[in-house]
Amino acid sequence: MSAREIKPTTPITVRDAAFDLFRAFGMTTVFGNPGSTELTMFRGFPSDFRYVLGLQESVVVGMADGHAQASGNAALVNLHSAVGVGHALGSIFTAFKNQTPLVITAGQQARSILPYEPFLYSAEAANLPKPYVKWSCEPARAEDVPHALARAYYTAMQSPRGPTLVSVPVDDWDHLCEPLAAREVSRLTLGDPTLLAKAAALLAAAKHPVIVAGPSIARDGAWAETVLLAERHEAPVWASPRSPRNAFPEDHRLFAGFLPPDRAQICARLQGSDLILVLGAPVFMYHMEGHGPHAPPGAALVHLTDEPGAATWAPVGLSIVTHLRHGIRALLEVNAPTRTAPTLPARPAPVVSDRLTDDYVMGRLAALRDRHSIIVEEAPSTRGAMTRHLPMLEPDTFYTCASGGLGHGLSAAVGVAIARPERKVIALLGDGSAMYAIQALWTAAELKLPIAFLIINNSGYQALNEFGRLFDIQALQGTTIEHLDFCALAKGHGVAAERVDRCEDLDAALTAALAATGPMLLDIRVVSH
Ligand SMILES: Cc1ncc(C[n+]2csc(CCOP(=O)(O)OP(=O)(O)O)c2C)c(N)n1
Repeated sequence: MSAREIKPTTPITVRDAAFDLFRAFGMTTVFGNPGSTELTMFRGFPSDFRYVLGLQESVVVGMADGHAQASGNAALVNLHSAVGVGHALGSIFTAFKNQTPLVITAGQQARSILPYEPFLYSAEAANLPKPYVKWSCEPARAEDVPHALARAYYTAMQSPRGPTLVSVPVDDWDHLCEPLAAREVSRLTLGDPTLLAKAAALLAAAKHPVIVAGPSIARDGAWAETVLLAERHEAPVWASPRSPRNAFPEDHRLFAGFLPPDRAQICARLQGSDLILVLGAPVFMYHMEGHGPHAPPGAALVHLTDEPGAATWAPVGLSIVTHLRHGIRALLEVNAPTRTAPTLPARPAPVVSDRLTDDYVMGRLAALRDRHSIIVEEAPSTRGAMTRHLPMLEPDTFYTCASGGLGHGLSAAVGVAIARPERKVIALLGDGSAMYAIQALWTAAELKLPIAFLIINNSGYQALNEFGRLFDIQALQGTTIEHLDFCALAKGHGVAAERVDRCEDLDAALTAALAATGPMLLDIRVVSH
């Protein structure tokens, strides 16, 4: 066909082209908090889309993060110009560390007045969220916006996944452009077969292999393969330090426990092994300064990761960049020698207490909750009690933030509940943590989401008190939070609430919150150990 014979396509608006793409990508839920520079995006909002309103941008991105992680697809987010992106930056940082795919659109002033630095102008809109987006841009022309949005989606979904941002001037949405068809773009990296064969041979030759299971096992759907591999090799399995996802059944006979984010303690736990196989986690995630070896002397280390960066900065071992399920399947190609079952640390005894400690609360929650219910956790000093007494038993039933930035848990629980309406979601929150994202209660109430918000209330920033002792500081400033009334806060946002002060009232309150068809908050007044 000659150029003359090619029929021009009928132009459509940038908005219609964009929404056609969003629909093709399965992104029909928009998480947002609108402003004047975004209103035109939603003119004639299509009836097959829904808009989930969050009352502050940090909460909007947190909800989108939970939704994207639980649904397995990128979430669409709309933020208001520089200030909305600014409010959201902490949550964008967390989404980046969580490897959560997000396509963020941010409003910008009209192109014709940009030279005059107008009200709400975002001076360097594409730079503002860097380096915590995988890609960002403000397209040169209005008609380039659909292409930028498509690129943002493909990039967000490529492994390792993460957030992307497109800044769109307010007048672009009504502009005419060519329609743009969605494309298939590959997302995964499959590991080098030669290196995977080498890793499999090292594993088969090891006498005492041990597995460190990390979050990318969950992200890449490799739970069953990891169980098979551990059983095949009689390898104890440790959860990787500060893992934001659950990657292995925590009641399995080979589950050894949780590695702390501390160099010396990691070496101590892994001592005696001659091969450490790290699956889908960095080598290693540290929180405190440490010295000495990164792995016990004499042990080889093999590392399967979906993060090219993490492969390059790992201080020791053979690192292979690969989709985890593919990589583990390659390791399963090789048979194992006969090995005897390892001796593992004893499990903590069930808690019997007449004091409302976090250990006691975790034990009762484990006894009363459905094993398929989903825990979204942000209760820093309770994490230890949780690992001791609240095992995660099913895949994709645990989420916490990978970044260490508070403000994720409450809003992520809302996003998870929207994505998984058939499941009970339990948000396990410190009193301090809850206050970083309290507005998300309103969205949970409006959408009648079945979330049990459990505030583990110790009237302060207990984790910091514990850290203070590590730094040898006895009297800390700014770690006490008293006079907060969570029941009043919950009710003010439309959420039913109850306060629990005594052990004997806990079971009934938990049973009610777990059975509720809508959101319910329990303000559980725990005593410190
Ligand atoms: C955005 C942000 N600000 C501050 C901190 C520092 N920080 C770490 S743990 C913590 C205390 C959290 O308190 P709470 O949720 O009540 O849990 P607790 O430590 O009492 O278990 C704080 C403030 C952080 N991690 N993130």
